[in-house]
Amino acid sequence: MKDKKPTNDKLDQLESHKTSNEETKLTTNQGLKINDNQNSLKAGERGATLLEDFILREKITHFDHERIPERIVHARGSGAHGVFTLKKSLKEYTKAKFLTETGKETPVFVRFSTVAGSRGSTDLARDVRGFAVKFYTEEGNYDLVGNNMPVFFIQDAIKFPDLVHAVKPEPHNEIPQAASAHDTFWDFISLMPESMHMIMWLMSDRAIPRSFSRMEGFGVHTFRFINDEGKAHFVKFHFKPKLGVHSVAWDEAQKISGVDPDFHKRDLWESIESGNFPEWDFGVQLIPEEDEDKFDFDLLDPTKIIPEEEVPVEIFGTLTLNRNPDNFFAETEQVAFHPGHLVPGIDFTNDPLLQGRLFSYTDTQLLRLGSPNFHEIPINRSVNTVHNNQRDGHMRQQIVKGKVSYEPNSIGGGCPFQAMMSEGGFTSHQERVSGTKIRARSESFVDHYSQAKLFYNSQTDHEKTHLQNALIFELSKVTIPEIRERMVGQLNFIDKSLAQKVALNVGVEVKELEFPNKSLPADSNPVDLQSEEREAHTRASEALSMANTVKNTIQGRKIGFIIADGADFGTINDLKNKLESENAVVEIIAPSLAPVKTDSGSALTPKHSLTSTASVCFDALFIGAGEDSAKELMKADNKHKVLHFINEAYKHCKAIYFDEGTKALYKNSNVGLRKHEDPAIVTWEDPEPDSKFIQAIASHRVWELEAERNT
Ligand code: HDE
Repeated sequence: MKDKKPTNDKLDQLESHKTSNEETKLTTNQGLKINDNQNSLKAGERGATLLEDFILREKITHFDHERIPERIVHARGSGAHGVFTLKKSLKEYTKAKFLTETGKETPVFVRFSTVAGSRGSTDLARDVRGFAVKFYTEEGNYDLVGNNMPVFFIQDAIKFPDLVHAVKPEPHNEIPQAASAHDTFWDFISLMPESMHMIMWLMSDRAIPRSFSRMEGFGVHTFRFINDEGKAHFVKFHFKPKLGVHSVAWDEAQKISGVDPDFHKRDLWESIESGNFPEWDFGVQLIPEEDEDKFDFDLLDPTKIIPEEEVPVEIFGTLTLNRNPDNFFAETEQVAFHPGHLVPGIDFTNDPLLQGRLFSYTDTQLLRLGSPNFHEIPINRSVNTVHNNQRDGHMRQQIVKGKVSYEPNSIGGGCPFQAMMSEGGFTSHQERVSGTKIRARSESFVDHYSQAKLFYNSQTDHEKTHLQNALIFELSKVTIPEIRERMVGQLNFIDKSLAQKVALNVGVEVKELEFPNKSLPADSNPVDLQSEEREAHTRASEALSMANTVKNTIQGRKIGFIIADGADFGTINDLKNKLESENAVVEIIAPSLAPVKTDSGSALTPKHSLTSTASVCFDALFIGAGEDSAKELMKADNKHKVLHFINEAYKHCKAIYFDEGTKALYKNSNVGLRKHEDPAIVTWEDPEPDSKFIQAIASHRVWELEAERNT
């Protein structure tokens, strides 16, 4: 078992801020011991409460001020500590120390999030996921504030408030929560051709991940690396999950939102607690500066990817999450990311979306955390000490000695000194810029459909079906037919059969959008963009399909064992051991929470009852464990519940293992209706059922059999 409580420089630093209430006496915030925490001070037993009750006043006042504004976007999040280990030096490309000394370990704090929903909304919303990483390097904090999708909706930061207003609940009635399926979102999107590539990602299963540990992470924008000689490369950052990129079905996502809205948060927490540490390969696509114009899109355009076939991702290290926070508010809620937290060796580009972000993040922390001293909150402190002449402000913690708080000074011996480049002083990359001051979009940003096509073309049949169904679901919630029609018109530029399919199901006709369209901002009109050359973008990129992901591990997979009294202890134990030895998680589900009496006489305590959980919370099911247990499960009280588990898991393309004695359950379920071989259905007749089950779980789902399983 891996060490559950690893430590590092950042965790040691945090330790000094921690307290425990163990074996202590209750006190006020001034340290005064409290004698009665049950009764306020009154004039007589039934009398009015006295204003002088400073203990009551302190307690209630603090309570009244417990809430801070939630993040305007990415409000709902889950965080974890971890470490980044450099496996291959990038010295040739960057002077950032944490990327140059092979073997070096850098503490990190990572926060995953949904974007649109409030802090209390479901984890399973169809949405982009934030993937924000704070590297506590010896040269200061470096924040890579990315997403689980490599592109964005808009090309310029000035549109961000409009995008967010459109996707958030509608202002008149605050409906719907954590959902893009409503009029205002699709109104905005249908008028925003540049968002079409992102819409393909958002309507794909990437928007409903199985877990945070099974998502990719992307820096999205093109950044710059600068090496010791001052030479720059363009870079795109990628995190690739060791567990593969896997998602749930949309029907499943909606049900999980009811049964366990904390599904992702819980999975991350439990994985780390059990030593199943989530891991990602960290890599970059590197482009020499002189190749800037080699692509048929602009590297500064955040609605474009660089296909991995054109520039492969070079893996250089591992990100491991190995420790849960001790306090959600102090760490996950108060952590403050900012794409402008840089270290020498990494710099920005002129991507107009990134440029706007550089203003927004500090501004938002000032509102959210309430003071320019938010960098002093323990989770935000750099591991190297901070020295400057900034002073005072709300909630200042640092006690800077001496009478000097200005520069230049002679009284303080000139300290703190500016650092020379050779001493690690940050200098911005000396990019040559020229131009007239102008509000305009570069012509190199105007191709809005080619990469949307590339994405769609790269999907397998079942992925395309999921994407179509997502669009049908979302647009069916749009009450204004003109918006549905306009959206279908946009889809028609991406794929004609996709547009037809959606149109048919949302009650509109495919009509050619007329351009120039007066409703679109002038430079959003996709005139002349569908030239033959661009139409040629019918090629595909393997990296864009989740079907090609890692399918060789069952680490962290949750398998429900549905058993009842009389269950065969040996069978359960053998299979459980096999699954757990590969780091899967086995949870027993029984008719009630009463211990299950097994044939060996020993009892097994179920974690769930057939009523308290549902198949959507599991990756796979094992049914039975002998004739007696199966008979119990077939009893009237249990039968329909067990069959519901089986049928639902079957519908969601999961692995199901029917043990000896469960023939009746098998036959009564939809699985019994199958006509063909199904690699994820394991029965008593299989020669090597356990290994077949393990392989099926590792493959995640038999999506390719979804149509058959649902007829
Ligand atoms: Fe953000 N974004 N964003 N964003 N973003 C915030 O900062 C903003 C964008 C991302 O776990 C806010 O601290 C603007 C792209 C993540 O704490 C805010 C624009 C990408 C998180 C903000 C963008 C992101 C945020 C809200 C367009 C992927 C959560 C709270 C110019 C590369 C970080 C906060 C966490 C959070 C602004 C677009 C990622 C308001 C103006 C593109 C992962 O400052």
